[in-house]
Amino acid sequence: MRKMFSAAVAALALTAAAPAAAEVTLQINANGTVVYNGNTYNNVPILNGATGVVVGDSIYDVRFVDGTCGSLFTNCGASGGAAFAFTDSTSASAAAQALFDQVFSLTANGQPIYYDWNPFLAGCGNFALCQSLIPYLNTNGSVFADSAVNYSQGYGDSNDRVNLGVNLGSPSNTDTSIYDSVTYAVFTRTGAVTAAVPEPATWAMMLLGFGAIAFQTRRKRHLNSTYLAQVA
Ligand SMILES: [Ca+2]
Ligand SMILES: [Ca+2]
Repeated sequence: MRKMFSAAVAALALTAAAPAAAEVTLQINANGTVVYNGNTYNNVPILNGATGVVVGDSIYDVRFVDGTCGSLFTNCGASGGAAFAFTDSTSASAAAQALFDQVFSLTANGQPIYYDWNPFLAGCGNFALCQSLIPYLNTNGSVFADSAVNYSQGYGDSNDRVNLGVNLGSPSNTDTSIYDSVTYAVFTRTGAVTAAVPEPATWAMMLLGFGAIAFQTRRKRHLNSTYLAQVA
């Protein structure tokens, strides 16, 4: 009986450990316009943001927005702006990596890893490079940012990287709208990653499995006692 119980606990633990798959959805303006090097490009699929991005044990929406730190984030002075979603470089750099792994890697415009090849992000007008800043406060109260530095080559390109610890100053009014290749990535937490709850059919299968284990355990015990009786 104890064996059966521990098998049941192990099966439940395995089930509970599997997180529910989060679905990342890209938010694209298919009719975007980019002015770059004096030329105007129409119908560029600009990536405005994404929903369902997982960083650590939380799920976030992310928006790519140009502007001053002070106009976008309460931590930089805005009233009604967003608070920094991340409190240190460890989590901010994980968020930058999540952009590569979960957002830029997706198929868009009919092509795989589309935004890894084409850094057409809102707030970036440079077709060759886009750096998405993810700000946080460092221990002495200065605004720092980690960033996803995405070049116009595909996944695994050696130029693509997470850049750590750019000092945006204190107080910060760093304005990304004056830089072609820099934008802010504004993360908003929307929920926690939840453990998957087994479907009724899965429960039925598990119960059948436990029943089979119990039957076999009992049968083995019976055979053992018969064998022992014969030997004695
Ligand atoms: Ca790239
Ligand atoms: Ca910009």
